[in-house]
Amino acid sequence: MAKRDREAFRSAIGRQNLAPLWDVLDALVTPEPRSACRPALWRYQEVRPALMESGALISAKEAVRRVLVLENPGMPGQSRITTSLYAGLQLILPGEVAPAHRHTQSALRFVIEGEGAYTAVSGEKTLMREGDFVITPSWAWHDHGNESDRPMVWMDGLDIPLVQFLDASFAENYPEDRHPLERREGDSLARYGSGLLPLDHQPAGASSPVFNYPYARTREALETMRRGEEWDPCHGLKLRYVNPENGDFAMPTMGTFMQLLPKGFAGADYRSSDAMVFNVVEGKGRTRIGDEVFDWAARDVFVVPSWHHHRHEADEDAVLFSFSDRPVQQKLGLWREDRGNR
Ligand code: GTQ
Repeated sequence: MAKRDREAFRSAIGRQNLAPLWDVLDALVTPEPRSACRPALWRYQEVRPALMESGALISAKEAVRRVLVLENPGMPGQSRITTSLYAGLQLILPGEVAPAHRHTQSALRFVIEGEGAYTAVSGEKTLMREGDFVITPSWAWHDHGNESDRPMVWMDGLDIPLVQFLDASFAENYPEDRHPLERREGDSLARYGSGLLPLDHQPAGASSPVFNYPYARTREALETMRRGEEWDPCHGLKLRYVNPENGDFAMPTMGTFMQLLPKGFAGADYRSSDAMVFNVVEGKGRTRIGDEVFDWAARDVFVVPSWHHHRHEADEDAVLFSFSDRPVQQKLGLWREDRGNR
């Protein structure tokens, strides 16, 4: 009786665009994150052939960005690697140009293979090498080109799903393939990324004014610091990329990190509310996520969903780059971590 009344009530109010909360409350307000995102690993050796095949199928110019999207297996067709973030592998062949455009989505590039292709951001070119972390801030003009004689591959990380959720996507193409160059190569790194700032510098945007964080410097910092033997039980030696203007994350929507796991490292259990995308820069090892084991090697990408227990193990010295939506969660007071054991 009551059930029939409730069903009739539900369909009656549905005509007024109303719905009873009591049907959905448990699914909306969950005691813990309940994510469609699943743990996953992409082995570079296994995906590289498809990436190279895409190079023969379409040019960078025609594709605008020739990218194979890393689709989380729990969210097929949605162009997301985690619930809030997008990632893809971008290929640019010798002589190609990916034409200039800009969009409100922020992008990061993490270089996987090759040397000597460039990204130009707001009129400054930066040549890229393996392990470099490069930023394209929201609404900055950018084009990519490869003047080397080898293919170049990098991982793109963008806040596409987040911007989509907020209905805040704007984009436009530049009338020419390349945006004109306005500054010399290396200018931003010298000006803002050397422990110095110009005397009268005023912070202008939400992203770091440094837009290439070269791997050589990052690696050297890790190598020098490791001598202190101060290992975090969960993370080994983990550093955060920062905006030198204010010590905040380098980008407003995506936090980026680099960590060293020494040979033989067997990490303690960890989880946090930000799903993490990892890119293996050096070494071999594995990450146990819940009951699954993901064996990884250099250039592989893997993802740990929100609030999933995981621990890292390294068979040789390993270096891992990672990114997540942590800056957003922290600014909103939502971020949590748990270093406890299961
Ligand atoms: O390089 O601008 O992987 O706009 C996806 C969207 C790369 C880029 C992607 C983009 C870009």
